[in-house]
Amino acid sequence: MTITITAFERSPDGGKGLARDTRVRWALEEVGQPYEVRLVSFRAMKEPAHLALHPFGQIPTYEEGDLGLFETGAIVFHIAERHAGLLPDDANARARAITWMFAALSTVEPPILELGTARLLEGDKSWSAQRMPLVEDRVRNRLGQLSLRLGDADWLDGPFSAGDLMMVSVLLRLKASGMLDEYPNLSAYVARGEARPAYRRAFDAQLAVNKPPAG
Ligand code: GTB
Repeated sequence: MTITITAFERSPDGGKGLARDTRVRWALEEVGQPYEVRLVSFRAMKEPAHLALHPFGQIPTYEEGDLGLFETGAIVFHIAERHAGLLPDDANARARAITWMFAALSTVEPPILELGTARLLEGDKSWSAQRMPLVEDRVRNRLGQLSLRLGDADWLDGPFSAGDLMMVSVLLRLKASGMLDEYPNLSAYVARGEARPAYRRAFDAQLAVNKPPAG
């Protein structure tokens, strides 16, 4: 059955891989599933046809036959459940890998998103300079904890899993801030994720959509 995902017609990051279709593309590449992409404009995302698929008018979405999904956590989990390669067979190891997916989305990603909001949307507010150190500390707190847990392991819990895919995807958002460099094992962890051939294919595919025409 054909898998179709949606992505930005033009991503605000110009193809740096930060829009969340990249994590879905990466999961599909890891399990070797071909997929098609329907590109949507910001306006089309808020129109009824897209809202029927995604109640919040966002990307990415995932369609496969009668099934329509939104939320990258649910989409990556679905892909990992249906296809070998992203979740271990052992029941306990599988549960732990799923735990890391939730940890990435529920515990690590929120302060990182908050930092993005504080810098991009609130940087010009009179109170921004006072608040920023607090927001940065919340990110550093999580990074410190994650760094301790990862230690010198390659991945969070044994072989690479959907938990790592999600955690690396979340941490990538920090790359430009330089904050990851304060935790050498985390920047090496992210680099390992980025070096995976499946990630490269996913990144290149989203870049091909977003890169400015040559000349
Ligand atoms: N919780 C949802 C999920 O994980 O699927 C969040 C989905 C989401 O935030 N989608 C964003 C979106 O559609 C795109 S990825 N936004 C449009 C809207 O809400 O109207 C977030 C994103 C966008 C752009 C960059 N960037 O350019 O750097 C990075 C991340």
